[in-house]
Amino acid sequence: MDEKSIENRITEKLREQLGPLPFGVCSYALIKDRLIDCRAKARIPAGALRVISVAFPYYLGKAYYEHSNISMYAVPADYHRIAGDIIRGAAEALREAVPGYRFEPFIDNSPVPEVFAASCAGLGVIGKNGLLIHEKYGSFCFLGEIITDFPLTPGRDAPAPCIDCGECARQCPSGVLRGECFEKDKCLSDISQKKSDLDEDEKEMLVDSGCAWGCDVCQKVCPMNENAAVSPIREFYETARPVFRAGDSVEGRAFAWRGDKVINRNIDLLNSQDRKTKRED
Ligand code: B12
Repeated sequence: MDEKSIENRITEKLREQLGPLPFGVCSYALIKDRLIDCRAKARIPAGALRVISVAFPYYLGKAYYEHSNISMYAVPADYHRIAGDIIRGAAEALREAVPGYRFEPFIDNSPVPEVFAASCAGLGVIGKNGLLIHEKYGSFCFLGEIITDFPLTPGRDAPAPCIDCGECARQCPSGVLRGECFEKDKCLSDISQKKSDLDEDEKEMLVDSGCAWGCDVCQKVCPMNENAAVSPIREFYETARPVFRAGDSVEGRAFAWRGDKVINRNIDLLNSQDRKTKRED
């Protein structure tokens, strides 16, 4: 098979495996100096040439979040498993369809700076909030990728900026998006995952947010998310559990990797504030 036929075969297989999920291709050379140090780095194929970046939309529709006490991304069962199964399945199908080339899947625990790669692959623009915003699904997308040593035709090669309205920065609960540079440990999403004790400001921020895990403020206020389309991934709906109660099992949830102590501490904080408010009424 010549290279053109192989490329067609790969595209066909990806369509078949990914269905309506958006994907794009970027050159590995663009990301290789930005790789994140992690164990999965060892899986990057020798001679890597391209990154096939895939978006997994997770917005389920307004009704799912009305009484939720966790971040929108944590409402379905763990995306590392659901989106992971899809991307691993696609990589496996490519290996069978095009023997002789490498296709290595990654998601989240990935050496690839996924937002940057997805934007280089033409999947969307990088928001001031640091997230990839897809034209149809907004920023409510998980990202994953397949690294290959086959020279697929890359998409756009430079990331495009968002509309820069500044709303995410203005409304950011911790103010981290208003800073000169992004100090990860000041992001409320990061604070909600902290194992060590929270200080009084952090507790107050968490309670005010009403969210026991993660933070969605910079996404909810983004005008580019206003008409985000709902996810085509059925399993996200089938496994959706918008409320986490103290003592619920964390198994299979997006926050399971952190164990149950941190989420239960956060739930206790939210509940104690609820009780306090009721007493004051
Ligand atoms: C560590 C991490 C975090 C940390 C730090 C985030 C950060 N912005 O650095 C914390 C815990 C805070 C976090 C929070 C969230 N995360 Co996170 N996170 C990651 C992870 C694992 C690594 C990111 C990283 O360290 N990149 C390395 C740096 C050096 O890469 P970089 O390209 O040079 O820099 C990027 C970012 O660091 C950021 N950035 C760099 N400089 C600056 C400056 C400013 C002002 C800002 C705002 C951002 C920013 O934007 C760059 C765009 O590529 C990625 C998965 C991955 N492998 O990429 C997911 C990932 C970025 N996270 C994701 C998600 C969903 C979230 C949350 C929305 C979850 C939530 N609801 O709480 C929040 C959003 C908070 C935010 N506004 O960033 C998704 C983003 C999907 C998308 N559409 O963009 C990813 C891709 C996971 C996935 N597989 O889907 N995350």
